[in-house]
Amino acid sequence: MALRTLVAWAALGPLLWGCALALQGGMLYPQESPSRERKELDGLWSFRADFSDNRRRGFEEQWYRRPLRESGPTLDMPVPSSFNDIGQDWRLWDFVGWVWYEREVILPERWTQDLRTRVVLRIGSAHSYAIVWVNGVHTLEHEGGYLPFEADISNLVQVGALPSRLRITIAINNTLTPTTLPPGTIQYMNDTSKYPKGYFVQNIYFDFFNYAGLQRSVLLYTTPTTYIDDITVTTDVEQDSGLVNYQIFVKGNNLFELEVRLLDAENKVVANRTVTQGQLKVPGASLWWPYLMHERPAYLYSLEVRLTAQTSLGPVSDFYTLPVGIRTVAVTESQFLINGKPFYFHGVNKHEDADIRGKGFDWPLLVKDFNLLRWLGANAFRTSHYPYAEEVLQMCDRHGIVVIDECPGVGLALPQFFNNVSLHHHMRVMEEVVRRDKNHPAVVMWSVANEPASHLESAGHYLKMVIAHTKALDPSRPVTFVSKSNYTADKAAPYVDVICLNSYYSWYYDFGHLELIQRQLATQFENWYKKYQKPIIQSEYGAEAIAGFHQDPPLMFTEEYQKSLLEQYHLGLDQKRRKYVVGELIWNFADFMTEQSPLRVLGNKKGIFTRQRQPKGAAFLLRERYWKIANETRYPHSVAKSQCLGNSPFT
Ligand code: GCB
Repeated sequence: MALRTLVAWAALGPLLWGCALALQGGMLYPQESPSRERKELDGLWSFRADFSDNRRRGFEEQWYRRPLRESGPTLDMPVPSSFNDIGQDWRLWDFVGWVWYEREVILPERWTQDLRTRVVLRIGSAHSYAIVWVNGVHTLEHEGGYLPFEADISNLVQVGALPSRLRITIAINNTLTPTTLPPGTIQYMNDTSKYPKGYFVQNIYFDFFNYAGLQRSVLLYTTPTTYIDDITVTTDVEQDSGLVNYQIFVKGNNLFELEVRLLDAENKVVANRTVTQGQLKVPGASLWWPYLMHERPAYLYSLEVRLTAQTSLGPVSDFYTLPVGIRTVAVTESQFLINGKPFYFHGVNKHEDADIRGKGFDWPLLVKDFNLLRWLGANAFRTSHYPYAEEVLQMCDRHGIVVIDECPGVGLALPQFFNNVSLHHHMRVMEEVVRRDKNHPAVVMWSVANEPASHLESAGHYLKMVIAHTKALDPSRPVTFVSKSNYTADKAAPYVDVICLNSYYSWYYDFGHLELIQRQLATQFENWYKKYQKPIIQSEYGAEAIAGFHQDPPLMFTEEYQKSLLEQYHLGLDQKRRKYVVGELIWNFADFMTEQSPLRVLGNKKGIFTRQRQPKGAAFLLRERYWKIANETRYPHSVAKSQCLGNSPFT
């Protein structure tokens, strides 16, 4: 068993800090603490889509200069939500161009009067290009959806006379071009016998609806003027001791004192230091285990950081608490190891998609999905095909659900998408993903792309660069991308740590011929393994089933066909499962919306749950399988308890 990858990553370690700094600043999740306050701006915003021909009327008329309602009719728009499904105007559903959001806020007096306070505006995500004005002043721009961005707006709010009322205007453009991520193309339809003048369509090369808008929370938060800007934690295990390596970045002042304490789940201090960079050693540490793998899952410590500094206006202090899971991740030729033990991914692919909220963050949906994951016995998911909200990863940390964290590198289907501008943007997006998610123990691998055209030479070079950059940013985790290429043609597979394969036997090929699946799956696994000797994850497989459609013998689109296809895949997976196949992720957890097309019936129906989260027959099949695998692979085996097959797996 050759433990090859970690050794190579360690050599890249020093680059970590250089790259992290290239981003200029951290992106710690905003939390309340004795020194920090937060004010969520969720709720109703004013909204206006710019339907003008060139979509630029908002800029020409400077809608940010005065209240949006004075520019023309506005709609009420809930934040967070996607704007697409909210209105009754069909033009909004697949609108392409600039939309405008606006909201007024009243600030607490202390925020505007106490000059030792820093006020930050943070946007959880805006898909896809955003420009932000505060009281009409251009404040911030950001490219790319699904990731947070923020600006220090203290100098706009602390201007002497009380401007306690703030007007925040955000213009968002959802257009996808060859250099955005995901990429897309705009096609002008010039035949005036068929289309009006100037008519265009947005072409996309991925299979989900391009929901847009303010889909995650917008908030204001404070820190002191000397503040903890970022924390990076990596962990290791040495005999029975847990090692927590940390680095703390402080901004605003070079003279400060630090107190760093690691607390266990009972709030007992188990280690402490007073320097910005160091190691905390925890003898007899409780490790973070994926749930179902160990009798003591997902143990979290808290890293409490307390900073004190003198400023010209007097003393300030800052507090930040980071949850820390002590665990190791490693990859061998045939295994994926967590805490030195073989881990088998039995999980799902998801989308952040449901009903009229589109991709808008929603607590009831989040909790329901986690309850369903546990009902199913799923121990992992991939964030197909973009980074999910931070609250999702926090739940994974707490519940011990393992995550393959994927960036929005989806739809890289055309040769022109592998250009230098895109490459730099893609690397920058990986910097933002790693900066945001690096401290989550649940995240065990980065995925830089889904189904790129990796048979192209240009794609091989491009992906090699993105993968190397990601490894330099985070030497502690394996990196992959998800391939649908043939093993002989794929130009980027040599650079990944784990081979992730999507295949749709008896669905997109040889449809109806379920009897071919086992043979084709065996060929797929054997060819890839022979060529690369790397562990393999079946990162997608599945079939569409329209809930309530039944037919026996099974026909495509019925619940029976979906179940039978899964059964055949499972037989094939079981042949290799104990050898070098280290995971299976069903496509998909739930039905989800797509663009309209003759191939889709109100979206993609490969969910084992409906979009309303009700089970299809396949969900019960998968549930039985996942709990069976969990009961077989639990560590230590002596504490294995048979679960699931009764009605209540958690009692
Ligand atoms: C895939 C894609 C996924 C699609 C799925 C399908 O290979 O990665 O985004 O939704 O197939 O159902 O076609």
